[in-house]
Amino acid sequence: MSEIDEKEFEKATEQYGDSQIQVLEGLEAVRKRPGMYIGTTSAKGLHHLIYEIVDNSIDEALAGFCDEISVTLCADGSVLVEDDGRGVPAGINEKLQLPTLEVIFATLHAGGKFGGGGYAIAGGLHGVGASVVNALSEKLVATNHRDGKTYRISFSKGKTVEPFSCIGETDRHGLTVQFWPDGTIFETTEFDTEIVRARLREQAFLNAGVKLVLKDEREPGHEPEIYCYEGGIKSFVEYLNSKKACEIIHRDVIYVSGKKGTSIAEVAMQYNDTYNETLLSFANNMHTVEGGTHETGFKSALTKVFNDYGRKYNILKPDEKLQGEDTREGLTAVISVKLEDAQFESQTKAKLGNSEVRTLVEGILTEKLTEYFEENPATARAIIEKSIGAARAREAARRARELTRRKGLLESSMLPDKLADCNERRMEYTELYMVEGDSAGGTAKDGRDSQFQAILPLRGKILNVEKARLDRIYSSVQIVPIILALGTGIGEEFDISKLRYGKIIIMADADVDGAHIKTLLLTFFFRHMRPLIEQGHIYAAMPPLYRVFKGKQQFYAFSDEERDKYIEQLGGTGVSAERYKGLGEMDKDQLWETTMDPERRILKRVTVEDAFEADAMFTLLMGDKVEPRREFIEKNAKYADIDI
Ligand code: 28F
Repeated sequence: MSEIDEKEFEKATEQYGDSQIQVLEGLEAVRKRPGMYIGTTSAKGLHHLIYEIVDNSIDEALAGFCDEISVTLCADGSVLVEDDGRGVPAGINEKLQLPTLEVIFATLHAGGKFGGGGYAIAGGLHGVGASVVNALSEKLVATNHRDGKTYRISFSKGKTVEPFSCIGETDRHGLTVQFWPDGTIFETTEFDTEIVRARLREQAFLNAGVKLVLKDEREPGHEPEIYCYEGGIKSFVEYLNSKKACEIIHRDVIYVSGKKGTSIAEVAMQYNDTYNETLLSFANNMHTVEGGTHETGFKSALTKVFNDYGRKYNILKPDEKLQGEDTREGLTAVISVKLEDAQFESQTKAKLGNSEVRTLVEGILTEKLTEYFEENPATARAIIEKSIGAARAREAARRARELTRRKGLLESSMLPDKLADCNERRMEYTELYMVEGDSAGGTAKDGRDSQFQAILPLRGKILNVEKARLDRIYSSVQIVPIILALGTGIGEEFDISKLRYGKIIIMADADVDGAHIKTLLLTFFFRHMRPLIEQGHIYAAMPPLYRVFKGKQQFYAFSDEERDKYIEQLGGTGVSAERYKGLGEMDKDQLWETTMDPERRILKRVTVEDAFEADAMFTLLMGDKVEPRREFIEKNAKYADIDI
């Protein structure tokens, strides 16, 4: 314990009993290691605070007592979340001898939500969310309306500063929470309307009938936005397909649901005429980016039902068999399961592990989709024919691949002409820079350390894999060199043990075209080499935006704020700042110093979530005001986590 902590601890010992000491220690732990509780203190972590509070209101809605939840981004930087639920019981908690409201916000009550007695279903932080938000807020005020009275309690950095008391009478019911995030904890305290909007919309889709309202008081003239979908995940699928440049194969979204014990599962799906799959899965309203048992159950049921039905009605030839991926070509589907003790796996805890969920989803989908097909034979035929098309294209791609292999084009020993390889052979030590444009590629080649850095220049537009099947990918002059340079192959043939470089670094201009190229590359990796992302091999280089100099002194700035800081540092007169419009404006030494030297560069590791978002077809995050596509891409291509 540090000296200061010790003093505080003694003070606490004098003032409070044992249980309250635990209270203070608990929230102090959150402030010391915020990352353990919310993952990160970046903008992402900041937005998590809102989700945690809103999740509690949603639980109250799922319990059947709350219809409307509103989130206001206030002009003073705070967030106000209101619900019209029952409000929190106004009594004293026996064990802790504290008002219930104080227990909720000031203790890290472990285990099931509020000791298990509260709700059956809780996602995320299992009910400790409110206290985590409180610990990480400079100030938090909870106003509780219940049984005709209004109660209030206020905190600062988790400590009670205004005790719980009744402050008046009311005919309202529900809980209101306003919090001011702690600027000493978060890298930024500015909320992004777009991110909040996407979350509220998503939660509105996942919780049919719940009304979520977004108000942004920071924006003059902003009208409240209302998100409420009686159709739930069915509307979600409609929405996703409506945002794509595509035609749908059948008019109605297929929807099935079922339950076993306290677990419930729902699936909504609709096919479109693209070649890709958009499968979103959720467990307790949490997006399971890495899938899990619910997805596995879904996929096996789909494959089985399609083959059985196709065979029964002779849509499939006797020797034809659909593989899982065939049945998902052009599929947009949302799977949502809610269960009492969700087990999450993997490093990011974004993969559902409960084995009983696989059986549940597989069971209901097999039964109900078969039933649906029997009742809607035209739809069944259209979808299965689409899958047969996919199977034939897969065969054609295999033949094309074999042909190219026979011609020697995809031999693993073959490297693309454009590749400037490095000397080092041990994968863990090597890096491949994929550089936008031949000229920047040339500069990078001159500036690199050829011992461990290889350069692959990319020229021309990368194929949009959203619009292409494997056979076209194998004949793409931009993509094939990438596949060859990496050595792993793609799709079914993908073999990570053949990877030739430990770090694959996308280096593109910090402008719209660069962002576009990044997005297309991420989409490609996401679709065809996903383990590279999952295992952390893909990075984005971060070239500087400015060079600030005065005489012989110079600094590179990676943001406007940093530029201003250097200008100030160099003092008044004679300071110049030049903006880099592209990589091409740097000479080889500058490129090495700023973007390639492991000692000085900034790399951002791409996460599955980043790639998912790049791939999300510019939908999930997009507002109803359909902004120009380019602008959106530019903004979101920057969305990457974890600095190295
Ligand atoms: C803006 C954030 O957190 N809303 C909440 C409730 C309602 C109940 C509750 C919450 C009861 C015994 C703890 C009411 N009546 N909005 C919110 N609404 N918590 S949080 O109960 C908490 C437990 O110990 C509630 C009957 N049961 C539950």
